[in-house]
Amino acid sequence: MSEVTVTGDELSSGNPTEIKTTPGQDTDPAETREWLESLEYVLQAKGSERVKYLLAALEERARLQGVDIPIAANTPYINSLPADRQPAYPGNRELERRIKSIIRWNAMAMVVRANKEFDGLGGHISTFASSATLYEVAFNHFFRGRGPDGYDGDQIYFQGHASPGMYARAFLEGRISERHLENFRRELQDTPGLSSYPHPWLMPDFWEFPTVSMGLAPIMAIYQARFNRYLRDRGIKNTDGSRVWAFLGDGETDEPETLGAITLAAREKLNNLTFVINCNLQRLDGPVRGNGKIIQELEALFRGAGWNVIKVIWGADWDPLLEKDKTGVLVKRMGEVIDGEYQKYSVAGGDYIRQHFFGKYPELLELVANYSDERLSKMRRGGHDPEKVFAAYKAAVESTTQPTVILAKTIKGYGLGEAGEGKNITHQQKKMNEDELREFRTRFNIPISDEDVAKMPFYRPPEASAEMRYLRERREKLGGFVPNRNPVAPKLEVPSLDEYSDMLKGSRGKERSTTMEFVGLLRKLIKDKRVGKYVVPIVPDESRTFGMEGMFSEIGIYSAVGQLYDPVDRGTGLMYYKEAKNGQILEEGINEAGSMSSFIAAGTAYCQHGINMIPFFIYYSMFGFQRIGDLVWAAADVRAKGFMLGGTAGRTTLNGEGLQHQDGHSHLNSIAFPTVRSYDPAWGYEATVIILDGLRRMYGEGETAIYYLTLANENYAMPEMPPGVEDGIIKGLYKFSTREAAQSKEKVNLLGSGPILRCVLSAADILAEKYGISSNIWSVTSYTQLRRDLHTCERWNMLHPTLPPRRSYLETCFEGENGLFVASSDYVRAVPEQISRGVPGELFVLGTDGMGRSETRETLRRHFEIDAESIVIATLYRLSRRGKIAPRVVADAIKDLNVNPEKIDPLFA
Ligand SMILES: Cc1ncc(C[n+]2csc(CCOP(=O)(O)OP(=O)(O)O)c2C)c(N)n1
Ligand SMILES: [Mg+2]
Repeated sequence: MSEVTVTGDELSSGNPTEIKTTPGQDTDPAETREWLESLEYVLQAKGSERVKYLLAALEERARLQGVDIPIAANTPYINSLPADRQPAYPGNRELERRIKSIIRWNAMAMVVRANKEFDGLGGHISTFASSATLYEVAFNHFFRGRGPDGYDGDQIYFQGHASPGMYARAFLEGRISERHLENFRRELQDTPGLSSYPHPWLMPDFWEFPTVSMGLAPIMAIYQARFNRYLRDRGIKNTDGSRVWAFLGDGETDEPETLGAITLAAREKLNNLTFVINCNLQRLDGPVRGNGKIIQELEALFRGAGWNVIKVIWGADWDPLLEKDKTGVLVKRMGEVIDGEYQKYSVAGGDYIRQHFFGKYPELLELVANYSDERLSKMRRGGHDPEKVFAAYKAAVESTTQPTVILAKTIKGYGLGEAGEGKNITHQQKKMNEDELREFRTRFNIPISDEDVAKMPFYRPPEASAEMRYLRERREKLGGFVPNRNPVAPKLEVPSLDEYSDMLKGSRGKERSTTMEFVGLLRKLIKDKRVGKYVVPIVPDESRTFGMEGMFSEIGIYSAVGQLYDPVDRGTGLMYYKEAKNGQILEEGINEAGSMSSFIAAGTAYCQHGINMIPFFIYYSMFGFQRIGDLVWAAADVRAKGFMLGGTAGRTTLNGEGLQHQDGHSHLNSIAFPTVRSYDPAWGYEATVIILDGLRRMYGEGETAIYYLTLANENYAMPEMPPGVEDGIIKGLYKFSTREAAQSKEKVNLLGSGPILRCVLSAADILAEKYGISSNIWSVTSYTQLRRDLHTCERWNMLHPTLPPRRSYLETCFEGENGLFVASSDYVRAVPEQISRGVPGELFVLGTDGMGRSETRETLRRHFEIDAESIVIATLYRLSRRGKIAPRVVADAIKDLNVNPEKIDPLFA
């Protein structure tokens, strides 16, 4: 134990008499009593605010005098709200208990039946069993429904593994049928069953938020709550009527994303946000903190971050004992027992609890002398006591300046008895034998006979029963059923390409990058009356990298409090770091996960708020798909829309930054995301065409997609758009030009993307001038989109073998071409290789497989063998293999073009 130096006299006399002592040791009880009596007097006479003030003043004074007071991160291991501050419960406890019991039964039956019929189908009983009270109190008294138009109310992140409980409730509410329950986890049946977890992708009129990749719900919830404020502060929608709830597991708090953004919530005073952490002390394998106390650990963290922390540890059964505990020994004992022991108490029975919990101190044994063992074993934990839970929720919604976290102590697998209550195996328990079912039925008083119990019938009380009426009446009062997602997307008028034709004219010789071209387009869109105010630029501290700093003063950076300081660069002209309450830019700091969460909030505003917000998330492409890929996956599941812009992309185009920055594979990563459409534009007009088409499809026509564009920082002259190429740009490929050799011996097709298209154009010149080889030059904006079209077409043809085959887009483009196709890319070879089968000849690919390094662009491109000379050599080599030219020509070219044939293989360099 650490030592505290009490310098009692120091404050008054300046002549300290130091007494070395340990915390908790009282060396002068009379003096202590005097101080405590003074405290009592002030509390009675002047109230708690005055007490707080005096204590703070004392602490400050002591610190100034050098007293090292330990930071009190924790409060005692008891409920934050004492029994005498508990509000009256407004509901019918008996009816609510009946409803909850029936929901418990149906949730359990759904999982056990599914696994009895199809072993290994999965599902979870014990998570909801532990959190049923936490949910039911909220369903009956707090969760606000989406209202008549479906775009208001609360936003609720349900813990993924508790989904059977939500289905069981929806069944009672009449929202889903028995057939749905029977087909739980069977989503390809005639009556499609229910998804394993909350997946808006699969149940778009039910689930709102995908939560089962643990740790994502909490960070998404924080940014959702902040985005609601952003909408309000920008005058777009008054969101004051909605609250964001996130129900989490205690094991889930080990995910870095869970806790990584909690300071933002406090800083932004998000009192519209409530976390409910179900502290059943267990995760999948065993205890969360067997040797410690997860509730205390989380309390310290959240308090430190500035949250309102409400602990709900003990049920009402403990109140009389706490009342009688005048010496504080019970509270002391509660505080010293660790979670592994508490878990043991939940399975070991009353005599064990008496011996090991109360038995530590004689006064405690005395306290429960007239309690039977059975009574001791039934003393509830706070999270299973509706009145305690209600008190906590009420305090949370009344919090005026802080987000609230409720730490509710429960028992995992509550009610499962021998089948798993409190046991380490309980998370995976999906089977129950007849005895266990009977016991469960009896414990929760479900009207199912002994003969029927093994069949596990679902139970719904008669329509006219008091339970059903109560259930419906509560939800009606609160604005309708939840969860409930409105699948109807509103439409938005978006600009047409014709109206933006000035963006297609090229740079008239000026050297520009695709990033600059994009920023120009973004500014134009923001000024556009139809869409401007809905645009949400999101940047993780990279605006200057992308040349966007001019936008700071134009449209402002969102800040809930405006700008409380005079920015250092205000005097430097028009451009300065302007923060404003109605600022439009979300400047998220160095935080790609938070930025992506903002993207998700903005990109789902169409279904959450009935407003088409248009996120443009602009970031270093290296730190996108590979770093926060799971959030992008969640964005796809949640049907988010918007634009992701991977800036300064390309393994060799971003040349000086070295291997941790140089992205040569985000287009490979992005292939895996079905809703993501990936593009690698070479010219400004390509980016314009893609973005305007994306706007039209997503917001004008309601398609669900995310557009991913890589943008580069290499400056070169941007050409004017050739006529008639718009469709090709969107589909992924078009013929940019043709280079005829004077006395053409051969013709090849050369493919290039992004800045590497210019290497391809130079290669075409060399091939024509030096080797008499003509070429078509194709700009490939998206290999991924081409491959998708190819697959769709092939699949249809395979399944309809007797009908005239459909032609892929590639087939129509390459009609009449054959022979050799050579592609060069700033990305790994696998990206262009996606279209190999769609090429009517041979596709030979050059790419940037290998780790990057700092160098000049030219040297890097030679290193990875994607530059003009390497393209020429590759073309000649493949022509020689096809017998079109002699190998000698290739060998001479290697020499003439100054390529070292013994250079190191870039793959492992
Ligand atoms: C990111 C991630 N990793 C692992 C899992 C697998 N998993 C599902 S539930 C679970 C344990 C959950 O424990 P806890 O968060 O305490 O929730 P409880 O069921 O106890 O309420 C694990 C490891 C997951 N769903 N997501
Ligand atoms: Mg847990």
